[in-house]
Amino acid sequence: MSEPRPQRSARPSPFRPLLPWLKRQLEGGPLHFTLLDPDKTPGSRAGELARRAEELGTHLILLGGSTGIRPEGMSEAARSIHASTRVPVVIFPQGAESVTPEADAILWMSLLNSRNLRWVVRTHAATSLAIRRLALEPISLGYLVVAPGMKVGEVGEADVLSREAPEVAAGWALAAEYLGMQLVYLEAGSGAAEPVPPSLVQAVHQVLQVPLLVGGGIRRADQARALLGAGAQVLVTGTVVEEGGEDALRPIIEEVNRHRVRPSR
Ligand code: 1GP
Repeated sequence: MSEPRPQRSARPSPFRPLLPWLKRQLEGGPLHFTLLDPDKTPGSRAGELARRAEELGTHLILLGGSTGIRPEGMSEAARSIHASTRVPVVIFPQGAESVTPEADAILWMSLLNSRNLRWVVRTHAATSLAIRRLALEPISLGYLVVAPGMKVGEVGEADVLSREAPEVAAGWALAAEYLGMQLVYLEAGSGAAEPVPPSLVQAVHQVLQVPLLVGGGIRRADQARALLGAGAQVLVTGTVVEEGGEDALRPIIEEVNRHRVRPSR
C-alpha cells in the first residue's frame, strides 16, 4: 500500500518554515512566548488574549497545555488568533488531540525524563504520519521537567530533575542536543511557586548550542531578568496571561524586549 500523498495545510503561512524564522529572531536577543490553553480560553477569547499579548510585545503564541483538549477547540482558537494577530501559532501538544492544521508548526516534544515511553516516543510514532499528511512542521524539542513539575510532572510520569543538581540537568540537556533535538525546554510546571532556578539554567546554558526555553512559575520581571541573565533564550508564560492580565504580563515581556539588541520581525 502506498503512503498517502501529503496534503497542503489549510493555511498559507509567512512563518513556514518556522525554525529558521525562530533562529533569525533569536539572533536579535531573547524572545517571549505566550501559552494559551483553548480549554480555558476558547475561540474568540484566545484571539483576544493573543492580540493583547502581541500588543505588549510577545513574539509567538503556543497553543495547548491542558488535559481536556479537542482538535476542534485547537482549530477554533488557532483561527481566532490568526485573525487577530500577526504572530506565529505553534502547537504545544498534549497528544494526538492537540493537532490542528491551522497552526504554523508543532513542537515535537519528547518528555525525556518520563518513566513512560508513551511520552518519550510512542505517541510520536502513532502520530508522525498524520503530521506529515497535514504538512505541519515538527520542531523537535527535548522537554525536561524540573521539580516541582506540577501537573505535567504527574501526568507525564516524570522523574523530575532536582533543583539542586545543575550538573545533572546539564547532562540531560546535552543528551537531548546530542540526540538531535532542535530545542531544549526546562519546565518547572505550570503554576509552580518558583521558576527553574537560574543556577540550573546557567549550567545548562553553558553546555548547550541549541536554543534554551524556560517556563513554569514565571510571574514577575525580576524572575525573568534572572533567567535571561542565566542564559534562557525564550521565556514561556501561561498562568500570568490567563489570571494576572496585562499588568502582570507587561513587565515580563518588557524585560525580555529590554534584552534584545534589535526588534523582532
Ligand atoms: C508552560 O509551564 C509553562 O510550559 C507555563 O507555566 O502557567 O506557570 O506560566 P505558567
